[in-house]
Amino acid sequence: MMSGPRLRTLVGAIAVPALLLGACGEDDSLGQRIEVTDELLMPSFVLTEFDIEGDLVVPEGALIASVVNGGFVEHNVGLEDGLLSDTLWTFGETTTLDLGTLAPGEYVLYCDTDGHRTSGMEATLTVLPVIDGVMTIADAE
Ligand SMILES: [Cu+2]
Repeated sequence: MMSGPRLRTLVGAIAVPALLLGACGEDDSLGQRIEVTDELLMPSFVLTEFDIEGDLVVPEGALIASVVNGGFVEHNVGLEDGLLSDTLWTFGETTTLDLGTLAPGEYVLYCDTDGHRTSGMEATLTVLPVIDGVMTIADAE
């Protein structure tokens, strides 16, 4: 059985080198650590002419997206080989899209309205692993 002071010493020994590495930027695998909350499992997507924007980096798990039409023609959004949202006909209209339970990886989001995908309404949804309730977003570059 580990005593209290011994445990604190161990935690300190692990945390300090990680901070030093982060400060020096020597380890690219260290990034922004984000505690995964229910809110993160409900990403928001904004559909415009002709783009899909919003929370495109999400944690693994059961994801339900809220979707808003930020444009002036009809749009929808779905995962390639997955469910498609209802079509949003007017600016400001909203819906939700059940993305299911996604494993870590990259997925393609697109708008299925005629011609919109080829006009730019395609985006990569990056699903990151969650370890002990935390996902880590790698620093750019
Ligand atoms: Cu569209």
